[in-house]
Amino acid sequence: MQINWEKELIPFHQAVEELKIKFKGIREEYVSMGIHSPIEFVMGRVKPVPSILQKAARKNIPEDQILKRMKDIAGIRIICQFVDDIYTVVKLIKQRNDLKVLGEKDYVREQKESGYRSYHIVIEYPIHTVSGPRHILVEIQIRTLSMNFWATIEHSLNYKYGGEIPTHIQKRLQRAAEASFLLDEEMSKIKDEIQEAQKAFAKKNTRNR
Ligand code: 0O2
Repeated sequence: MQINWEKELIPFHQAVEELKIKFKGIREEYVSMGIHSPIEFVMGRVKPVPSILQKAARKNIPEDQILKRMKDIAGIRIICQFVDDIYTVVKLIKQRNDLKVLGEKDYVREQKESGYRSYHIVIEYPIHTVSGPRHILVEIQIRTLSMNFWATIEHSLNYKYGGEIPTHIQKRLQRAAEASFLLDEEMSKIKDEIQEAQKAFAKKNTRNR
């Protein structure tokens, strides 16, 4: 049976849009209280159909099972300033009663061989369609600005080289991953200093408006 992807992906778009609003709302709450927000910014996407089909082929998922089994058709990415913020966001997600956590992977503490670091949480998110309630699988990736920079670059290189990044570039990427790790570590050490400066800067900007 031919899948009508445009129609089938509508609930996934809805889940992504709703979750984006909710996580952005958390940031706004922190900002309005004048407290450091563990969420710097939020992005979301529905995986493009060619990528869905490629991944399904790679993972041997039959086409009629893709929508139920693929965990990251709907994806949310939460970007934080500091590594500690990642764990605060994880806690905030686990406290919510509008979603159910199905699984998590801590690639922050246990980075992948490629050098990739990020915290992944797979959730089941309920949405309401005209034909009734639906539960949508969503993968939430939580990472620092530095981890995001590295992952974005590595992702483009992977795409450019069709998954076979030349060894000399892989080595550079590994060094870049170490540099990214050190950057996160150094920033964490002066976190209080940075946060005070950011608070003062935000106050100055409000006064000048
Ligand atoms: P895209 O284009 O970003 O969507 P699983 O079924 O959970 O065992 P899966 O789905 O591979 O296997 O889970 P995993 O390892 O948690 O990775 C899911 C997503 O994490 C990937 O989706 C990437 O977005 C990101 N990711 C994982 N490893 C790497 C990496 O080494 N480098 C980069 N840049 N991103 C990574 P997709 O579908 O591969 O890609």
